[in-house]
Amino acid sequence: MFTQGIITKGIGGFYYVKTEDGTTYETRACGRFRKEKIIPRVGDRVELSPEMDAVVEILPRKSELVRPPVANVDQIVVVASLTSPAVDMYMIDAFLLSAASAGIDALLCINKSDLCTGEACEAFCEVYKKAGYETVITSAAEVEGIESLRPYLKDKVTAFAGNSGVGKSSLLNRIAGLCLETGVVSEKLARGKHTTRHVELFPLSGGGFILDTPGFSRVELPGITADALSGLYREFAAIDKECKFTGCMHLAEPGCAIKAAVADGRIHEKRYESYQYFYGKLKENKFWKVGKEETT
Ligand SMILES: Nc1nc2c(ncn2[C@@H]2O[C@H](COP(=O)(O)OP(=O)(O)OP(=O)(O)O)[C@@H](O)[C@H]2O)c(=O)[nH]1
Ligand SMILES: [Mg+2]
Ligand SMILES: [Zn+2]
Repeated sequence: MFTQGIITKGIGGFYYVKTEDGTTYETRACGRFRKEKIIPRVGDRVELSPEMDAVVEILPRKSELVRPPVANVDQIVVVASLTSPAVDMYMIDAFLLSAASAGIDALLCINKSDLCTGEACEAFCEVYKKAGYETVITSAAEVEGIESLRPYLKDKVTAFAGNSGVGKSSLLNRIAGLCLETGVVSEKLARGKHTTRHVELFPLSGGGFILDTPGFSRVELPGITADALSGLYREFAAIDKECKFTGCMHLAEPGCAIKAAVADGRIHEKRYESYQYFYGKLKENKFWKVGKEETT
């Protein structure tokens, strides 16, 4: 019988595994994983070698995400700020689509509410409420809205995701009393400087786990095809059955129920625009850059 544990952190080829008695072991992945191209992820439940220095088995995953690289999470909180850094809807949608593709639930958190008006935050949230997402407005700086986030986290494994500088680590510090390093938002680049460099999992005192993840500056949709895209937009789900043609891509086809729903306001035009954008990029089979630099 091998000792089991959960990977809480992975840095430079080392995996930190916490066992049931609360001890954390620094381990390596056994060579078999490299050969089989299996990468252990934070959140993985694993078995350790008798010497407690190697991961010898990864237990079947309940869920898996590539961006951010996490295993066994129940949901992601997509964190965004309206200013500093400026909001990037494609980034938000990329996380929501990736989660949907992986069968993981998602909600939206608009942080840095102290930097804009309540009306602006509410108006932005409306786009996503209409799409069927729960939304929460917070200010990690002024400790606002943290309590409204907490019920969503109880007894769940939740990864915080979002572009660099939106305040993921700051939120985790407020939620769980942590001391994670937080960064500054570069005025020149108008985004964060990638302060968090690795994924890390923390227990919540009331039950559950939260994961801090590094921010990205590039929008990507790994593993998603153009044909599968429309199925990942929550609000398209009930309506696309009414399209005249089966397999309608909701672009130039006549009798498209999705376009009709955009026209009468049942689907937000910004989300439809996002769909068109991602569809075009996926068809071209291109990854694309939003920021000028790419570090993560
Ligand atoms: N005004 C304001 N500033 C905030 C808030 N939350 C975080 N910040 C600041 O924003 C900067 C970035 O915060 P982080 O928590 O490091 O952001 P992050 O999302 O973890 O960034 P990465 O680790 O790079 O992905 C820091 O200077 C924080 O103090 C907030 O609610 N309001
Ligand atoms: Mg961070
Ligand atoms: Zn259609």
